[in-house]
Amino acid sequence: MNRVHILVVALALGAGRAGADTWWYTYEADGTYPEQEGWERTIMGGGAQRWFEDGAFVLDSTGSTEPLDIYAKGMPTLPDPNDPTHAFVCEWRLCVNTIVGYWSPTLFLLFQGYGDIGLGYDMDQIYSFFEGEYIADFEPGVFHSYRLVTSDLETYTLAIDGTVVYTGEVDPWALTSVVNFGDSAEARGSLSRWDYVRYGVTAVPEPGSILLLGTIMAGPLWRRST
Ligand SMILES: [Ca+2]
Repeated sequence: MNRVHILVVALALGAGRAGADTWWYTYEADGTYPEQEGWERTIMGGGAQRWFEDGAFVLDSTGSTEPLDIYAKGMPTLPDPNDPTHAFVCEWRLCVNTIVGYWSPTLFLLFQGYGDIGLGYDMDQIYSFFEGEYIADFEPGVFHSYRLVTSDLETYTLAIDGTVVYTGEVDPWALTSVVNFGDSAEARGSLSRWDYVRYGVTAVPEPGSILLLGTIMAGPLWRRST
């Protein structure tokens, strides 16, 4: 095995390694295209029409018959699935204006060796590709902040505008670790505005500690009433 092969193997292992490392990537859509910030762009049919408007990256694939225009970026490490104090978090702020067909735009999260999550937007609902069902409603035509969290890489929560609206399961299959957003639906399109996409491995409150705190706070109230 020569040195190049060793490097490739090391990189491949590093992409899926689980550990306590924390890191955070952001794409703020402030006038530079994702591929200028290390995202890999894949297109079909010439890709979407693209521009920036009010600090958002606008993707318009409604005029193409093969409207594929997606952006992918890797993950240096994954969270340790046995450590509930750290989680993979992805936050994005998105306005869906027009949809031709269904399930576009999309956002995919792949965790090498653990599994994947795939979300596709309808005009006012979000579809989970691998769970095979609609998982959340939203008001179209306005921006919403989304936050997806998984600490065990088996289950995840999705919050919209600060409220958890869904708890789901990670589909147990993925060969790489990557975040992928854009219009990945063939023969369908959309006009969507991405204000930002941010993701990483970060410290989160332990679910048990929140429950414990709630119990401690509720305790005196309960005692007082008896
Ligand atoms: Ca922005």
